[in-house]
Amino acid sequence: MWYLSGKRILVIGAARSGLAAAKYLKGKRAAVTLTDAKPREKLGREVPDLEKEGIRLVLGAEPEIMPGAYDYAVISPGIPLNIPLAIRTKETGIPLLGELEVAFQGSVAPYIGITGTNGKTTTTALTGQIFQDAGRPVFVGGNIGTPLVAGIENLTPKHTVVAEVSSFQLETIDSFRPKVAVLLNITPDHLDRHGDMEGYTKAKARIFENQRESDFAVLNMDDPRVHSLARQTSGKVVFFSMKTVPDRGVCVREGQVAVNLNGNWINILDPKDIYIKGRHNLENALAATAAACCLGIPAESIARTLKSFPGVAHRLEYVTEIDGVTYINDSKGTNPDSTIKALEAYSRPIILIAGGRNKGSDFTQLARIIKGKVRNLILVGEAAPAIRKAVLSEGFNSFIETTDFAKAVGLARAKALPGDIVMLSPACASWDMFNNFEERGDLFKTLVTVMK
Ligand code: UMA
Repeated sequence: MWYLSGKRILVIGAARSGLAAAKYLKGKRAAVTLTDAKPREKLGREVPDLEKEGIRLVLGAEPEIMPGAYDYAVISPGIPLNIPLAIRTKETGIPLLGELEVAFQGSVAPYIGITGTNGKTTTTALTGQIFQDAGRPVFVGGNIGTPLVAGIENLTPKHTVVAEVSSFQLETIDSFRPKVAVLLNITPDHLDRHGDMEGYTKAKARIFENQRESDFAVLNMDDPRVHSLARQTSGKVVFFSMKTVPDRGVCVREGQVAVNLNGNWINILDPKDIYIKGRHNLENALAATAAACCLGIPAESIARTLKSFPGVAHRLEYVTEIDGVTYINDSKGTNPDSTIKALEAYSRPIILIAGGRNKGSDFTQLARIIKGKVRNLILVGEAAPAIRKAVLSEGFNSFIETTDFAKAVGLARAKALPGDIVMLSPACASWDMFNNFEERGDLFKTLVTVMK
């Protein structure tokens, strides 16, 4: 019997991660209490149904935490560990786990864990597709949107779990040990939660914490912060680089994406043949190639997928063209660096819709790029004043502010000329106006489509 079976478990947070964890643990015959700060009527419709399945609900109020009341607590990744409930849980001696840790402990398959500030969703989806196209059984989940516990029940040791892993999830790991850990890049994000870059980097580096010699760490050689973490893994380091040719690893060499894990270089394909465009996507492709090679996927098969993989929703997603104006949904651009990469991916004039909840970011560098690439800037949300201040300091004043998201899309359309791009890439979280970035991106796509 698994150690969580039959235990009394408090699941904190009743959205995607918490709901899936509660159901999974109930299925393991645990006595589950699910709690959320929101009242019943503000939560998803499936939450009340859980009562019928024997899950106790404490909604819109905090459960009493008495010594011995619970054996374990499982906290959702978006909930900071310094909320009073989490602090009381720890002080009472109840071990606090994350859903990633629970999933890992309940899985029989090896994990590829993919983290980094930007590109992790694309790299995760691409890696999953490479495995699928190669005929290898795979489950893709994690921060990408499908909770891991929702998909681990039917895995066999032949499967590979490709998990997008966030710094939030890494804060609550204990034994999580990916066979392949991928770290793409580290630039400022989530500083409101992690305090500073040191705290954020520390959380990211936990992906290597339990690795052993037989594991692999795929690291971006071009990112100094990532490069310097190579010594924190006991696994075999596989570098990828767009700028240099590492002794071992994946890079662009003599005009080809090439891999060398055992002393011999093997060409994969010409980078121009990769379907997803932009320098950042080449970086994602190199990382996915490295991860796939570590687990023995043949070069020809990787090349086939790289030539056809179309990218992911909400990440530089083509929506439509109206009157010669192309509409791009980059709602997943939730920090300045991500939006910079999105702007740099195009050479045409851009009407940018930006703003939302600031996560402690500095917008100075973004403002410089906006000045060079953006014809008009439409600002929305809580961060509008901070972005306005940054662009004004750069001498850029072609911006309009609105508090209404639909109006922002209408204004962008009115400003766009044939040949322009209208891009939603907010550089901020969505949480001031939406539940998540998917909801924001979906509304953008709907508003654009009805304009057609
Ligand atoms: N809540 C409380 N108390 C609090 C705060 C929140 O009860 O003090 C409740 C809220 O009322 C809400 C629930 O907690 O009902 C929200 O939990 P959550 O924020 O963890 O959201 P989930 O829907 O469970 O989604 C989480 C991840 N969210 C975050 O990390 C913020 C999703 O990543 C992930 O896809 C999902 O689990 C499945 O694994 C999203 C994300 O924005 C994409 N991630 C960040 C990012 O990519 O930058 C890290």
